[in-house]
Amino acid sequence: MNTAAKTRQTQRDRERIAWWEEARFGMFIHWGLYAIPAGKWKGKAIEGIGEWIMRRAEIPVAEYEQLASQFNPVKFDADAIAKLAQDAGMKYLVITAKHHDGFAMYDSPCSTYDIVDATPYGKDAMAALSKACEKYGIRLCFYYSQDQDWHAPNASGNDWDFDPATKDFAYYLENKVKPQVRELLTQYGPIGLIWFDTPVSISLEQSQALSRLVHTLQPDCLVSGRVGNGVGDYGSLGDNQIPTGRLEGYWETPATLNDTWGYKTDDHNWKSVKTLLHLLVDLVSKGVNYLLNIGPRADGSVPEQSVNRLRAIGRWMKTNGEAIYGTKATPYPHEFPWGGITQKGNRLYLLFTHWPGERFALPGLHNRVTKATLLADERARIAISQTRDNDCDMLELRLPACPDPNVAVVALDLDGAPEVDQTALQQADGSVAMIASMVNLHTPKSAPQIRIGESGVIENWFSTSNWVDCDFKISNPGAFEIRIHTSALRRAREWTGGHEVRVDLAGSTFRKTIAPDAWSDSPKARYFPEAATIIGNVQLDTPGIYTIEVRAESIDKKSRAGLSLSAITLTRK
Ligand code: JFZ
Repeated sequence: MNTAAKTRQTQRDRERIAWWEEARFGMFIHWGLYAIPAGKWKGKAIEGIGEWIMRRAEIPVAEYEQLASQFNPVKFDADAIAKLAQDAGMKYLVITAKHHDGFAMYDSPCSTYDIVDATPYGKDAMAALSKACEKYGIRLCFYYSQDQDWHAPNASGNDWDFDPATKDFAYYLENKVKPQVRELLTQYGPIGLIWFDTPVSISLEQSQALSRLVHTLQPDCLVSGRVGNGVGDYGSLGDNQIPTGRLEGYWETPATLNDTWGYKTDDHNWKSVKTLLHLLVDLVSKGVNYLLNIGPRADGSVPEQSVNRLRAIGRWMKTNGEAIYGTKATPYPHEFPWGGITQKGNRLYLLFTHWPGERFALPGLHNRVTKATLLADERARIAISQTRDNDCDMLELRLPACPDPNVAVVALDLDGAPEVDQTALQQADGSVAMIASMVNLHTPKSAPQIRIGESGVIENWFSTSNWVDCDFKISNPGAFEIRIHTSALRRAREWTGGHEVRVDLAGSTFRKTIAPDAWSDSPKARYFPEAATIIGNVQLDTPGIYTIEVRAESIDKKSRAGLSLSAITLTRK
């Protein structure tokens, strides 16, 4: 479990991370020699993310390093990039100072394999970026690959030029990593964070030593969770990973605008502005920072598709940014089909990715709502009514026409700090959603522990002696369809089914094989597929609390993820 998410914090930890939690939204930049081949090598398209071309094509160091003599990014404009981050509403910028290919995009005194010594460009791009970020009030941060380095014989990752059996990782750490981390933290002014990555060989002691080095050189500089071994000032989710439900602690998701980090000429799979804003809402409403990537071309220019999308997000942020910056995750334990909720002081923000129309109902809010405001039009009138019956608080709003087809925000002023019912409640559309973090996990002593993983999904469910149950509250009885949702996990991108489950509810027993009766089409599931299995129909005739139980009668042995349950839902028949 990645304890870097810092669910337990010292006062110093809290001070250090305050700016980052306030920021919520940052720019990632993957830029290096790999932008020259841009996904092709010797005329052949190379699969996968652009910055991995050296490894995917097993390009010998002697060949790859020749790219440096071609690298002359005359169109690199640090000022324009920092301004773009500001225009997008991004508060910090993390750029690849050295990626897995080992090439330093800054003037590294300990190495000549860098942008100043090895290229016709001969200038320190990071120095220019440092000045530009200061000018626009953007915190400059560095990505640094501390473990994989395909140019270094003693680092991880290059087993086509170097024999893994002869590697001395400690030597690499002492003679390249630590000197370069020191350079990055002494040559470019205050640095917001060091974004370490892919800890494959590094030991706990080595991760701790790196974190200490950063905090010694710049006490306010954060260390990302990918420094490894549960060390770090915040947790880093998988690439493009969206958790199920809110997360405790401090988390960030790195994400792409298309499907690659480093520029590729042939990757045209750009996400729409609507999708990008929905991802922003989904992440921030769960307490997760959104680190959104651009991949400049070899000449230093930024693809227009990236620029246009970031500027559109920035226009939305100008109107709605108060619902993002400095907010905390939703006070509700579950997710909503219409969008997400953030909170700040005595305010709740309802961020509608799907506008409900004239009438909107929200169950479980114990506070009195003193005012409701449409951020896109503060003059718009929103009528409020609040009732309580069947032991369930219900807020109803009469909404005006939708002001923004991408995401529209309603701010609710409350009579105090938000207080909401933590039970799985029936929503206005009659549905009940019990996400994994809401269910009770049962693991007999003899069985391997099932747990809620970093992405909010049940992990390690390989034994039939594990089971789960969850209470939920029905205020409108009727007939319901039960579904079990299962999701791919970070290590096993592919979704697997085939498990036999037994579900008990209200005296009825259902048995079903986990199969993808319906795939989730939400942006959340684009990289981590999630499927719903229809279990059966049940009649619940009286309002009140019910308990649903889910058992595994067999687990498919071929599955690497096990029964990776992400949610149990009831929808109106
Ligand atoms: C890493 C890099 O390999 C990649 O090139 C890019 O820089 C990305 C942001 O980070 O890729 C990862 C690392 C970790 C996971 C997934 C992709 N993970 O833990 O799921």
